[in-house]
Amino acid sequence: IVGSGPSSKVVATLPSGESVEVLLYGATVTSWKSNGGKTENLWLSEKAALDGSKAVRGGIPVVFPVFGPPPKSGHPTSSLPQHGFARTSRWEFLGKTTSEDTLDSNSVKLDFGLYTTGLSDEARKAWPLDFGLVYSVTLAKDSLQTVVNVRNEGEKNFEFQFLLHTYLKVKDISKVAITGLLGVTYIDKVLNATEHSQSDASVSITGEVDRVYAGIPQNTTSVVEDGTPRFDVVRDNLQDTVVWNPWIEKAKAMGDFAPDEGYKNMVCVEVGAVKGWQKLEKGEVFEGGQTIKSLV
Ligand code: TA6
Repeated sequence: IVGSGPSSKVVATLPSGESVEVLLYGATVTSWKSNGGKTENLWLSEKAALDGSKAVRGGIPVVFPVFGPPPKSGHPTSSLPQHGFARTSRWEFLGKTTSEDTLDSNSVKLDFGLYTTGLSDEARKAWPLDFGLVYSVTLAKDSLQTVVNVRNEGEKNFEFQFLLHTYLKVKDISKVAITGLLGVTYIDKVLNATEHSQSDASVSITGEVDRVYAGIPQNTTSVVEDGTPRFDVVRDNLQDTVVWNPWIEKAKAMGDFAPDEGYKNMVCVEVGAVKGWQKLEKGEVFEGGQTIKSLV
């Protein structure tokens, strides 16, 4: 662990130089470097708050127990902030596990926990359910795996949404194509949350994009840069993926989004379970996450 207090973070490095950095605040991955540590794969705003004062603008914020603005009223999440409390809570570092398997490829797994007792009074009052989250971040030579285990520790059933709000770093958004979504139904939040079907084989970003693709049949969404595959984002037990780019006006409007031109160097590909609600009986467990492969 590096540093102390709200901005403390866990850094892990492989013998070959790859690295990952995770803030205890929100268990937010803020850096993932592949290619021996030469290639940063995540976009992080130059004005991202890293002191625990607000959700990190970049990296991989953890969204739980609700995605987006919560239901207006009458739901346990109704008085939670947008995207829930996980990304603005202080998680515990549970430990590090390294493994050298036979193919001389190494990996290191960092575990983080968030429990009811770790919530702010405000969050606990807003969502008075007993739960436990264990979030595992596993760095391997060319991939980063992030998986959450949600457990219902209480007597009452509860329902939740979960999403990993991953900001992928790209060289030039005008040369990016996102594939693996052909034929999938999506809610377009830029077009008044109307429902559409993805008719092109790839999604290009030529303006603000904010789409919730749901019930995706195959588990990999890929980011192609200038014709070369750059990332594979593989979902594990999650059926939905959000594609987001704020574009010019929205980027300017976010005080913690910098530089303003930064929208040209990022695209959010966010795997999750956000259509409807995941239900958890007493004592039941849900596990889901992603493996992001860096292909260059
Ligand atoms: O995932 C896309 C989205 O829901 C957008 O609608 C936008 O609100 C984005 O998340 C960022 O939300 P935030 O609360 O981090 O500013």
